[in-house]
Amino acid sequence: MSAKPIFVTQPFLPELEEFLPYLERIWKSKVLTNCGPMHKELEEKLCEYLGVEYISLFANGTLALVTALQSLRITGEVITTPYSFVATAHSLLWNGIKPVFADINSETLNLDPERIEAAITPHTTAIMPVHCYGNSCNVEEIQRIADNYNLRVIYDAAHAFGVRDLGGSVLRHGDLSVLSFHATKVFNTFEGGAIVCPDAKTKQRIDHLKNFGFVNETTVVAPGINGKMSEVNAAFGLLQLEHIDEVILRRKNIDALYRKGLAGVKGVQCLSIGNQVQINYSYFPILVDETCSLSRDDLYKKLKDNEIHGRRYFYPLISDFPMYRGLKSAQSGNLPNATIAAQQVICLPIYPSLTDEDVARVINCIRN
Ligand code: T4K
Repeated sequence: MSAKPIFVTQPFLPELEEFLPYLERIWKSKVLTNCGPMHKELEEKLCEYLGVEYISLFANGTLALVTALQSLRITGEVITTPYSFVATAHSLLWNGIKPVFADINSETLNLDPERIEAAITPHTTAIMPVHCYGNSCNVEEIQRIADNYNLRVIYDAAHAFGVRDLGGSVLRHGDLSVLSFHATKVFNTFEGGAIVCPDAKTKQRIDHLKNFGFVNETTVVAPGINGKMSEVNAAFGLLQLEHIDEVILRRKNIDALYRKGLAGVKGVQCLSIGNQVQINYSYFPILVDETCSLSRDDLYKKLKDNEIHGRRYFYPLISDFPMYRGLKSAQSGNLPNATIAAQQVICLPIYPSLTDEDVARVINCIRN
C-alpha cells in the first residue's frame, strides 16, 4: 500500500455543521454580495483581531494588490523583490508600472534596504516589499528610505496575517499592507484578501475602487474594478476567526517539531525566525546547501517519491519568468542572494491537521 500523500499545506476546515448557521443567515437575508452584513462584520472583527484601524476586504489578494497601487495612484517604477509569488510583480504590470528588482538579505530572505536604496531612480515612486513567510521586513530602514526619497510603501503582507512586532501589528507599517486569505493561507476565506490602511479617507477610496468606483446609485468617481468579497466568503472568515488561535498554536507545535528533528542534519538549515513578538508559522522553509548529501532537487524528488509534496517557494524567481527576464534589474548578477535562496529552498508541509506522525515521517525522510 502506498503512503498517504502529505501536501505542503491543507486548509483548516471547521466542522461543516458550524458553518450552517452562517449560511442560514445569508439565505434569510438574501444578501449575497456588495458589502453586506457579513462583509461588514468580518471587517470589524478583523480590525479587532489584527489590531489595525481600517481594513477593506477583497475577493483575493491579487486584486487587493492591484487596487492598493491604484488607490495611491502609483506610476513609473516600483522597487520590489524577485523572491515572492508572481502576483507581487504581476500587480505592477497590471497597473502599467515597471518593476525594478532588488536583491534580498540572505538571512531573512526579505528585501535588503541597501539594495533598495541603490535601485532608486528619478522614476521610482514606491517600494513593494514582501514579509516573506511571515517574517517581518526591516520596516524601520525601509521607512527611512521612503521618507528620504519621498516614496510610498505598499507591503505585500500575504504571508503576515496576525504577525506582531513590539509596537503592534506589522500591518501598520508603510502606507498600505495587503493580505491574502487564499485556501493555502493561515487564515482563509476559500479565496480572499484585504487592504489594511491607516485612515477612513483612504479606506473610502479603496472601497469605491473595489466596487466599480460607485459612491451611490448614480455617481461613479473612479474607473474601479469588481474586487469585493462575497458574503459566503466573509461568513467563512467569521467562522475561521473563531478557530484561528488553535490553528496558529498547532502550526507552532509543528514548527518546533521540525526544528528539533532537523537540528544537526548536515547541509539543511531551518530559516530563523525574525524579531517579531507574535508569528504565524505560515510556512516552514528549509535551505539545502552544497554540504548536504543530496542536492535540493534530489531531496525534493526523494520527498515526492515518498508522497511528501513540499514546494520550492520561490523557485523560479519572479525575475526569471518570461515577462520579467528582459529587465535590467532581473539579471541574476543583480540578485545573487535571491538566486541562491531559490536554488536552496524547500517549504515543508505545515498545517493544523498534519499529525505528529506525519511530521516524523517528513523528518525521517530528510534525515535518512
Ligand atoms: N503575494 C504573495 C506573497 C503570495 O504568496 C500570494 C499568494 C499572493 C500575493 C496572491 O494572493 P492570492 O491572490 O492568491 O490571494 C499558492 C496559492 O495559490 C497562492 O495563493 C499563494 N500565494 C502561493 C504561495 O501558493 P500554488 O500554485 O502553489 O497552489 P496549489 O494549488 O499548488 O496549492 C498548494 C497545495 O495546497 C496543494 O498541493 C494542495 C493544497 N491545497 C490547495 C488548494 C488551492 C488544498 O489542500 N486545497 C486547496 O483548495 O499557489
